Amino acid sequence: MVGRFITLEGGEGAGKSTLSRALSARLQGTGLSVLATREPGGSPKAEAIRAAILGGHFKPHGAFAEALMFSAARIDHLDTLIRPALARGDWVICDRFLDSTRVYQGALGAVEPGLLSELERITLDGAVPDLTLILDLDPQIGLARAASRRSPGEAVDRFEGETLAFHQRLRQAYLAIAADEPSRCAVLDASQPPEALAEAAWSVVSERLIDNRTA
Ligand code: Z5A
Repeated sequence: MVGRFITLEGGEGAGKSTLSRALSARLQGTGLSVLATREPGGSPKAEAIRAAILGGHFKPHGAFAEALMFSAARIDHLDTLIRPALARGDWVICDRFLDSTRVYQGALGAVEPGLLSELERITLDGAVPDLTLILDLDPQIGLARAASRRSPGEAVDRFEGETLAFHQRLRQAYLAIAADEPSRCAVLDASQPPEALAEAAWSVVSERLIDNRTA
C-alpha cells in the first residue's frame, strides 16, 4: 500500500499551518491515516538544522549554502519520516517542501537553476509530491497576519525580515511554478476565510487524489 504526498506552499502567513490541520482532520474523518509535518524540520535532526537556518546562521554564507542546509534537513526528513509513512500507506501533508527551495533560494536567492535542479534530484530521489497546493495571497496581508501572531518584542525570523518587494517576487515565483506544472500544482485563493479555504482545498484533493485513488 502506498500513501499520497501533499505539500502546502506559499508566502508568510498564507495559512499553510491552519490548512494543514483542517485537511488532516478531514482526511482522518474518511478513515485515512495522516502524517502532518513541516519543513524545514519534521524530524529531530532536521528541526536542529531549522533552528540554525531560521536563526540566520547560514545567511552570511549565501543562498547556495542555505540551499544545502535545507536539502540536508530534507534528506533526513524524507528518510526518517516521510518515506516510511508513505510506505505504510499514510497520507503525508507537508507544510513547505521542494518549491520553497526553488522559490526562496532559486528565484530569490539566485542560485544557478542547473545547480539547484541537480541538488533537488539528489535530495528527493524520486519523492515528488502527488499534489502541491499553492496558497496565493497579497504579501501585505500575509505579513500582517504573521506579525499579529508574534508576541511583543519577539524577533522576526531570517525570511520575515526581507523587504515587501522580496515577498512580492516570491508570490510571482510560486505562480510561475504552478503555471509550469499544472498537473502537480493547484493555486488557491488564500484571502478567503480559513473554512472556505479548507473547503476549496478539499475539492482539489477529492478531485485529484481521492476520486482517482484506484487510477
Ligand atoms: N524556507 C526556505 O527558504 N527554503 C526551503 O527549502 C524551506 C523553507 C523548506 C520557514 O518559516 C521559512 O523557511 C520560510 C521559507 C524558508 N520563510 N519564512 N519566514 P516558517 O515555517 O517559520 O514560516 P512559514 O512557513 O512562512 O509559515 P507561517 O508564517 O507560520 O505561516 P502559515 O503557516 O502560512 O500561516 P498560519 O500559521 O496558518 O497562519 C498565520 C496567521 O494567520 C494565524 O494567526 C492564523 O490564525 C491566521 N490565518 C490563517 N489562515 C487564515 C485565513 N484563511 N484567513 C485569515 N487568517 C488566517
